[in-house]
Amino acid sequence: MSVRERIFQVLRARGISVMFGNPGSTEEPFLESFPRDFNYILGLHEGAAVGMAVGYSFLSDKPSLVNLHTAAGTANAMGAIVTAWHSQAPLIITAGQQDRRMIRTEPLLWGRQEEFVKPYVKWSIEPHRSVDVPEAIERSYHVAMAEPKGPVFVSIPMDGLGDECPSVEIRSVSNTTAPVSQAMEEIAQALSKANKIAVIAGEQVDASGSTADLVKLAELLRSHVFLPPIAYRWSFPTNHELFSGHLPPAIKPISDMLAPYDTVLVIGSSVFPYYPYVPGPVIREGTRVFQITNDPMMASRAATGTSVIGNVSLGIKQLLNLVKQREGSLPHHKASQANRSIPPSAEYVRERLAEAIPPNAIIFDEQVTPISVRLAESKCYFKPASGGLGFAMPAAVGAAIAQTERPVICIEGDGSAQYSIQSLWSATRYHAIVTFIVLSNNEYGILKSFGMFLHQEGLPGMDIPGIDFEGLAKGYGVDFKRIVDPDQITSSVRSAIQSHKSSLIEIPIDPTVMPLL
Ligand SMILES: Cc1ncc(C[n+]2csc(CCOP(=O)(O)OP(=O)(O)O)c2C)c(N)n1
Repeated sequence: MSVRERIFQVLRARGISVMFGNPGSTEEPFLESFPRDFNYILGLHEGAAVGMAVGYSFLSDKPSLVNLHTAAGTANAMGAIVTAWHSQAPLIITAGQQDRRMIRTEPLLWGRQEEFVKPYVKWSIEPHRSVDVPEAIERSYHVAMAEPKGPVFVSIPMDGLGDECPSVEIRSVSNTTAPVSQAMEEIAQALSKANKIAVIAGEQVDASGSTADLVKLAELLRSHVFLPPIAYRWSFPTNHELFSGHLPPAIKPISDMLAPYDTVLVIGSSVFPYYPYVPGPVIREGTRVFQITNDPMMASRAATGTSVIGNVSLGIKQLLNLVKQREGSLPHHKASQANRSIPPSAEYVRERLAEAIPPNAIIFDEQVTPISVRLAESKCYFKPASGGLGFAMPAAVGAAIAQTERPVICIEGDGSAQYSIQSLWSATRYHAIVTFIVLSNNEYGILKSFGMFLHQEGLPGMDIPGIDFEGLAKGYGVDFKRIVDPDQITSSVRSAIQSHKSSLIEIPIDPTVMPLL
């Protein structure tokens, strides 16, 4: 077998048969005679290709394969790779490299991609011999899948891909690390002595498929459950009576919100993910904070408390065996309601969207404020983990390619929708059904809000009038509708979701800038 055939043999053995990419001449020797049992999903920009791969990995539970075009293509994808890194998304990213027989002359398209991706991939390599590429792909699978999961990078030179290549051993690597039981017993003891417990349901809970176990644990503990600030995936059903809201993204507001609790258990998230700097105590004096995380770096940078490193699903299971049912009443929700106006406020629109979106939906949301939708299933809600825009549109398309049972919704601002707008074309081309909803206020509202927060004047580049969403949607082959009547939002969005066609719905909203916190 040739090197090329061995690469695909390894991928097949790993259950990978979809490749996301945007090709160039340096990739053509790898892509030629593309195997019939593989699907190639073309993104018209590399950010869209990587974004689709991230969304696909969230819903498929295996690494996504990406093929990019040497240095320029990898550089174009860099923002999406940063987001993949922060999302713990397992990706095997490949890119072509020039023919090594002339590489000392640094020909056109030669590039240093293997070097510059490094801070945002777990491993990066350009194998010295072409016959080592299949082995590197096999190794990259194990690196990507070991927790904390993440992207890996293999640069593949053009030459030698047709050479004879020995077989690769498909090895078994047990890649899950359990938290040590002594540390978990200490947490269980602290929980049994606590008066009032807050559990923070971090993103790793949803990623490890342990949301149902976390619900059981919270019910045993009679704890209130919060999602982390600007949670990039939801790990607790927001329709559960113990769900108590989202933590705010700053130091003082978090310690204020957690002040009523004497014990805080953060499972699978940072302690804590901050955004604007608002000084204050990290936590009220006397409150004990415990963290369970799969990421040693996350444990090492925690602002306070005791951290335990290990798989959070196993950690929750250990706690379920150790803690006893506690007494206590359950909290009640106070639902606030936004006023109707024309154009409606973003808050009012989000409330109407929450009415229209079915509980089994998968939502990709690029707006900072979370939608108040009550979702029941796991793998239901995602945001850009890095804060970098251009994630939600392609990731939604990737999720719609990975599965077709659940409706996929993508919520954007008119600004954030521009960063990977080419994803609309991939949705059309591959029949990936997504309802794209754009709240348009002709401005970068959140940046104005941040400016107000810091008392800044005279910021340039904050307004974006005149974007033709109808033209964009139709140009990429997606149905379009603009909703100006606030009373039509719920029914129009509902019927778009039920139409089984991709559509882009633009909802003009009130541009009044809201306070940041
Ligand atoms: C890749 C990237 N570039 C720039 C930014 C900075 N940024 C954050 S929010 C934002 C504006 C978002 O505007 P829009 O989507 O219209 O939402 P709005 O704030 O108006 O609700 C920008 C430019 C970013 N987060 N990521």
